[in-house]
Amino acid sequence: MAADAPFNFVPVEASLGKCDNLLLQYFLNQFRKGYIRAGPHKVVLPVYHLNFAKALDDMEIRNEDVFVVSHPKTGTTWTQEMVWCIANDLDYEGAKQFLPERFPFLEHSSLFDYGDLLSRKPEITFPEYVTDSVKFISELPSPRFIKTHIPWELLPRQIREGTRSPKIIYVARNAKDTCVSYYHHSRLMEGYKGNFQDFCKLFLEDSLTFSPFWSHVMSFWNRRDQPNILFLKYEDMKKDLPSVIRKTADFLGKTLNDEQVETLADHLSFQNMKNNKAVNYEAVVEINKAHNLIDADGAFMRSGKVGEWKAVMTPELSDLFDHWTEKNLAGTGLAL
Ligand code: PPS
Repeated sequence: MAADAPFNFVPVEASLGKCDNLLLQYFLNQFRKGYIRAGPHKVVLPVYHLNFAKALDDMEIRNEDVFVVSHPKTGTTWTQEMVWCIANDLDYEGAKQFLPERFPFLEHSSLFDYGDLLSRKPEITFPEYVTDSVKFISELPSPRFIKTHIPWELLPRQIREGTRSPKIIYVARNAKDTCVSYYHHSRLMEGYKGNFQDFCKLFLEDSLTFSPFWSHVMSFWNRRDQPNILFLKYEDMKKDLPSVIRKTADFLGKTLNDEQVETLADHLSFQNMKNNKAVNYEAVVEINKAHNLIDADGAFMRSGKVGEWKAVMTPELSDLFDHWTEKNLAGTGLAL
């Protein structure tokens, strides 16, 4: 365990939360060799995070950087594409480049954990934004566009301490749809082997990667008035995407006319994003399937709806989520 990292990293086994046994039972595989908890809220992270935690904490941040920050499955990719297109003056030609190359994922260096996979499958090659994402991002020219699922308390030190003020766009989504989407994603992309009921327990008991959910959301909601932070909601994007586009353009210091807003909203529609290879992660799913890395079917761009939880949650489970949500949102002014 890295001694010099500042976050009190502890192995999940040593900090057993109520459901950590389920995490270790159903969610250890070639992508996930173990878990740690970090920071004041005991954020769950894959153990490979330790390999780059110090580099990430020490990272040189630039005021021109633009971050999209989110809990997994809350509309990150959608927001990234919106932000990138606005910031790059609607360069739809440039947007044909694979999203992770132009908007890399900060803590994606999961191949540190792949060891035997790399020797078993030498035919798979991985770009640096996957093998060493922190280094890849450190060497990018400005303005950099950076995706992360890390909550405020674990962001690079210069952001936490306020010595740099990059633009941060945070996107949140209601807990039930987030959980359903996270379940499908975990089966399709991360090798989760349990059922939906157990996944919900893991979600509600703050035992999934990047949990706890509520302290994640609150760490940005409570900072929403900082001039460098914009707080968005998935549900607002579904309801009125043009308004969210305008608000985001304002935040990024860009002006768009009505026609440009309309064209961008069309580019960002679920159907267009589902068909867009630059953002739909179809290639990653194909690699997983071709190499039998994952035993699940589906698509990253799955259904893109609000309220899909109704089809899969029992009334009892839905009540549990509602009470949990009410308890955590009481007095915060946030409706989600
Ligand atoms: S990740 O892996 O954490 O980055 O995933 P993330 O991008 O946050 O979330 C994926 C969900 O967002 C949905 N999505 C969209 N919904 C509506 N419109 C558009 N354009 C859109 N693009 C992505 C995607 O379908 C996932 O949600 P679910 O509910 O699983 O369909």
